[in-house]
Amino acid sequence: MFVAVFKYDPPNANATGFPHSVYLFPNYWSFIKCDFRKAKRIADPSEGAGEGFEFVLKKMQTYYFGCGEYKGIHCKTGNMKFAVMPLKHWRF
Ligand SMILES: [Cu+2]
Repeated sequence: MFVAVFKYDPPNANATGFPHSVYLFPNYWSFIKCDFRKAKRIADPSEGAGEGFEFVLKKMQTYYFGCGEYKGIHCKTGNMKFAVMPLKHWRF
């Protein structure tokens, strides 16, 4: 089982005081553009504290994540986003 763990400071704990969150984008282009209109919020600003927030990657597909706070400004200007793809064991 693949699990992505998100750890981020809760609001007002980091130097800037900015909250963060985790959104799952529906596709590549919404990820590239940081278009959150069809993105799904999977963790709120308080869930990244401590041991963090765990998201199980159930499918062998690319998952696109981004911070959606402040209308996506962290995603757009701070590049606070990433993509990940779980792969089955490779045999050559
Ligand atoms: Cu953020």
